[in-house]
Amino acid sequence: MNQPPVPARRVLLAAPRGFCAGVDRAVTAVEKALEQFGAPIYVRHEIVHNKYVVRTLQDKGAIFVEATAEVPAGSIVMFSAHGVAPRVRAEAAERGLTTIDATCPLVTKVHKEAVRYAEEEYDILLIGHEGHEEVIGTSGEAPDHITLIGGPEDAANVTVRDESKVVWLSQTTLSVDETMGTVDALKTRFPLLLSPPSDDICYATQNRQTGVKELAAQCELVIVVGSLNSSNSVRMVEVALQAGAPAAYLVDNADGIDATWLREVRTVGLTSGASAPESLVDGVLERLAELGYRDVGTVRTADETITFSLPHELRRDLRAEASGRTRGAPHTA
Ligand code: 0CM
Ligand code: SF4
Repeated sequence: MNQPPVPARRVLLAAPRGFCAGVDRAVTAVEKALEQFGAPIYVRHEIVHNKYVVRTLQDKGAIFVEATAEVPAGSIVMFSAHGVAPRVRAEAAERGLTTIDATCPLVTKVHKEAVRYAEEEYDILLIGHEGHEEVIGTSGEAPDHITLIGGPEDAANVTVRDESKVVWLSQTTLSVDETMGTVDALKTRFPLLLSPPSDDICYATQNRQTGVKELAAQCELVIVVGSLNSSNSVRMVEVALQAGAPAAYLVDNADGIDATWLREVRTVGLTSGASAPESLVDGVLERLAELGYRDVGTVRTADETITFSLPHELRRDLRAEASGRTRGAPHTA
């Protein structure tokens, strides 16, 4: 008797995936700064939350620090894509450091919203993860007006000065569905709660979550390439599981793949977080091919055309400005 044919093993690659416009801008900014001013360039916090990106830039001469106090006087320091509180800018200025700001413009947009609502005397309920660099930066814009909301459970206990003047804002890299659940809980508590003028969760986070939901529907296993401290990447794994994927894992690179995950798996979904370089996805594809998954298809759920110009400090006529300075510094904070 003829055996039924074994269905081919295949990979479905999500599109879009990987670098967003803000990450591309920030990583390029470090590279350009190294080219223009030479090593070392100090970077406050990981420029983006990806181990490989950080290591590669370290090899080129970037030095990553967690505080401006660690940067030697007279040096250049770049702020990461996640943004900084005004206090950090002030400290850099006090220390005479030269700064380049690689904060993603979509994070800056949230900072501006926070400043505006605080000026209008709103209480701001900032939905986000405690301790995340972006949340620390945004909260620092108006610490007296901002309360951090970690999830729906926080809605019950939060207090505000005037229930008719409350607005919610959010971290840019949260789960869209979870955030809407938190907003619903807050609205039950504060019926007059105002929403941000436009989505705070950025286009790249949203698109990658839509993509991973599609993979979850079509695959028995979803692999997300990204680092453990990357909020948007971790959310993608959670979204895949919530969308019904039987299994989903985050891996930094091909070495993170455990062949036992693939038992009984015909279709593997593969995608990557906004801070994960495409070369790491290529490495995972090679590993999967070795394991018998050579047929690769694409599932496209959005087109991304957005790009951001480089930080203005890198677009100025630096030669002229550099005269009289020891290293050709772009901007003193
Ligand atoms: O915010 P998150 O932890 O996802 O950061 P990331 O560096 O992984 O991704 C890009 C960004 C921002 C802001
Ligand atoms: Fe900007 Fe979104 Fe990318 Fe963060 S994930 S750097 S907010 S585009």
